[in-house]
Amino acid sequence: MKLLFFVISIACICYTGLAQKPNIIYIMTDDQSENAISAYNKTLIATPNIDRIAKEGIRFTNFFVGNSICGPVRATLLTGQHSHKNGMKDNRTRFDSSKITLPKLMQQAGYQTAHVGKWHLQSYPTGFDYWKIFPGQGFYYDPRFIVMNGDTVQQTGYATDLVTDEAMLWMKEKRDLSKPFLLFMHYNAPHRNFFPSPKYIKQYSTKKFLEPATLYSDTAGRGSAWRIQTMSILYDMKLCSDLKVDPAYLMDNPSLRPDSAEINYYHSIMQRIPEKQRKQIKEIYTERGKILQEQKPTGKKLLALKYQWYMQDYLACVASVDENIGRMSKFLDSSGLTKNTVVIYTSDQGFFLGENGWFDKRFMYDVSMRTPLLIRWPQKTKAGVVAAQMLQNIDLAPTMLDLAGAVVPGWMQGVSFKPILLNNKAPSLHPSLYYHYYEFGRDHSVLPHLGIRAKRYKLIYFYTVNEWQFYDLQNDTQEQNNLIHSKEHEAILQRLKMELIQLRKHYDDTGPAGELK
Ligand SMILES: [Ca+2]
Repeated sequence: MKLLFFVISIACICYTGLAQKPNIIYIMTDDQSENAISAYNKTLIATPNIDRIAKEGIRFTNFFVGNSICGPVRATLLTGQHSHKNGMKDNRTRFDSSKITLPKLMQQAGYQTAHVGKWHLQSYPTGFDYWKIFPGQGFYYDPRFIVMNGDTVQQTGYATDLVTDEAMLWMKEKRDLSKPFLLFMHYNAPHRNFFPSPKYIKQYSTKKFLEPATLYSDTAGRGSAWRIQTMSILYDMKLCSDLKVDPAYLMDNPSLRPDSAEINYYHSIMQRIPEKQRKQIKEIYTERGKILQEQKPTGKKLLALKYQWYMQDYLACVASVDENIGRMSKFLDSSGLTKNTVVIYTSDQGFFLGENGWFDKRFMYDVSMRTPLLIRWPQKTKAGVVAAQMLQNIDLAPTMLDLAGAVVPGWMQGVSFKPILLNNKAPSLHPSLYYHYYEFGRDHSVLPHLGIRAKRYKLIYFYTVNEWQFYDLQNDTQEQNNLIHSKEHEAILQRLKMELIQLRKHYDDTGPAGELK
């Protein structure tokens, strides 16, 4: 009898212990600037459903990545390590799936784990009890998914809706109710080529958006990295494949005529779109073709048009994300999960929405290094508060482990920010952040660089061309005025350089920039 009582007591303690552990839903979009969330900036789009997470939880205003590009950010999420430690420095690398990762440690902590949506790490997921991923980037219409046995299935519908459907289906039907869960829900929206859902395409195609102050910035005198980059909306954003203009409208205009590769690419994308949507897209974007044919715009006029069309498509993709966050929230409410579920909403990195005349990411400038982060933990986080402490994506894995009551392994380079979730005024974890971008010679030609971001100042080193940039983030939030030769700032610059050398040592990054001088 005594033994039976003992066994029951232990079982109860174990069950209670597990029951108290919160579920975690980690939602990540792809390439979403914080300016495309109205909780951060109301000028471009209203996102009431994403904003609800901020309203009922914490909005972080200084969350940054360590290498602003898709694959490496995802490897950092799994490992809590910077790229040089986890080996995934660029999108070309294959992530070593035999590594011990966050989901494996969460399983050890008693969690059931699942991943749906974009994966982008070349190797298949490990450490997940269930997964269903896009091959590569994933397509917006009737996308293919790779399922756990390695088969590929094509599903009818719009990618953002389908990822949400899959996540909800998993929670409804595949969950082990005796365990808490960790669910990764990774959208591929609003990544290039920005194909909106049929539901929003028309509504957004007539909207006009505010231009950023630096849309018409000049690259002259801004150094090699600015001169070499190919992420300019005017010169590098494709009228056909990115902005969906039928090449037929451009053939009689020598300055806009697309080359055969671009024409073929446009037709191959269109061919993959189901006939009904293709017809709708072609009809709506006919207007763009007509404007280009009739007005033959060049220079600033062309840039202004391209910017508006870019925003129409990009923000229509975000509108679908917001609608789906609403669906997910309703599901959590109606199934009684809201109360014990931590919802983390973020993007893999920031994104240029016309600042400096650019699209894409990669640069260490705040626009792409800074990333939205909203977290709701009912009855634990204070509702509607803002936290300005500097955090980095290496901190995500340690924080989730901490939430699960698990030990954070010493090889993880980040720090748990659970104390800030419990008290938004808790002290900052990092006096400064380290950054290192590697990928060059493929998309967008951004030179490799590393650097340090302190609260007020930022130092960037483009080491393959031996060029430095130094910004005062308080007086120059747009990072337009390189102070590297400013006599007035010499002392602080030297201090920051020393701190950068220390930070490289701290994170054990020994290459490839060599010794900094
Ligand atoms: Ca991305």
